[in-house]
Amino acid sequence: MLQIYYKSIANGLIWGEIFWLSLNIQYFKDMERKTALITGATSGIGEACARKFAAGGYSLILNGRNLEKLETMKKAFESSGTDTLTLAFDVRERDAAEKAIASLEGKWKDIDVLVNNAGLVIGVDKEFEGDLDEWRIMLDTNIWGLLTMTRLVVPGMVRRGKGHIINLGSIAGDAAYPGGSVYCATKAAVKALSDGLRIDLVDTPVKVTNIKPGMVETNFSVVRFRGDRAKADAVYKGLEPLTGDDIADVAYYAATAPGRVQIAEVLIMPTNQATGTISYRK
Ligand code: NDP
Ligand code: 8X3
Repeated sequence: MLQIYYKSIANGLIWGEIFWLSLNIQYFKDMERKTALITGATSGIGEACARKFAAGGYSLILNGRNLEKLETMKKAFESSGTDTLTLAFDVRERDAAEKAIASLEGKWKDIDVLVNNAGLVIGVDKEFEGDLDEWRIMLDTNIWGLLTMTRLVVPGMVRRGKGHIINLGSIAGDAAYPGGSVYCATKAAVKALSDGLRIDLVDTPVKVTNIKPGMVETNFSVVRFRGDRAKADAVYKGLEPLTGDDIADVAYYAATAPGRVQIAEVLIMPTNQATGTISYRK
C-alpha cells in the first residue's frame, strides 16, 4: 500500500517536471524567436520575404494597405505556426505609421529586422512631361515612407544593441534610364539613405543592407503601366526575370549572416540582364 502511495507521488513529480520543462523550453524558444517587420508585404518581393522569414522561424509584422490580403496572410502563417501581427497603414502617412509602431506591445516591440520594401513606380514619362501627382506618390512612398519607418524603428534597435535594416533599392538607383527619371531618383535616394544610415550606425551592432534588383516579375510593372497587363508582360518577354523569392533569399541571407558580416549592398539581376538598359531577349 505504502509502495503504491510512494510510486504515485514519484509519478506525479515526474509529470510535474516534464510539464515545467516543456513550459521552459517554450519560453526560451519564444525568447530566441526573432521578429521581422516587412512593409508592402501584400505582394511580390514583400510577400516572398514574409514566406522566407516565416520559414526561418521569425515572427512576422506585416504592413500593407490591402486589409483583406493582410488578414488572409495572417491566417495562413498562423496556421503553420508563425506568430503574425498585421499593421494596416500607408507608409506615406506619418501619423498612421507613428500610431502603428506605438501600438506594439510586449515581444512585438523588439523588431530585429526591418524590411523597407513598400515602393512603386508609375508611368514611363519624360521628366518634362509627366504627372506631378504621380511623381509625388513615388517620392512619398519610396523615400518618405522608407525614412519614416527607419526613424520609428531604428532607435529601438540601437537601444537593444541588435537589428538590421534591409532597404529595397534598385538597379534604377545606379543610373537613370529613359522614362525612369523620377523612379531612378527615388532609388538613388534609397542608396544614399542606406549608406548614410550605415555610417550613422557604425559604432553599433546594427546592420544596413541595400538590395538593388534588376527585373523581378511581380505586380511592379502592372502598377508602372497603370494596370495594363499586356504592357507589363512585355517587359519580361524573351528572358527569364527574377522572382520575388530570389530577392527574399538575398534578404534572408543578409539577415542571418554571422554578426561580423554586414552585407552592405547587393546588385542582383537576371542572367540575361547586364545593366538597367541592356538585356538580351530570345
Ligand atoms: P509589387 O507591386 O508586387 O509590391 C509592392 C508592395 O508595396 C505592395 O504590397 C504594395 O501594396 C506596397 N505598397 C505600395 N505603396 C505602399 C504604401 N504607400 N504603403 C504601404 N504599402 C505600399 O512590387 P515589388 O514587390 O516588385 O516591389 C517591392 C519593392 O521592390 C519596391 O520598393 C520596388 O521599387 C522594389 N524593386 C522592384 C523591382 C522589380 O523589378 N519588381 C526591381 C527593383 C526594386 P498595394 O497593393 O496596397 O499597393
Ligand atoms: C525596378 C527595376 O529596371 O524597372 O526597380 O528599374 S527597373
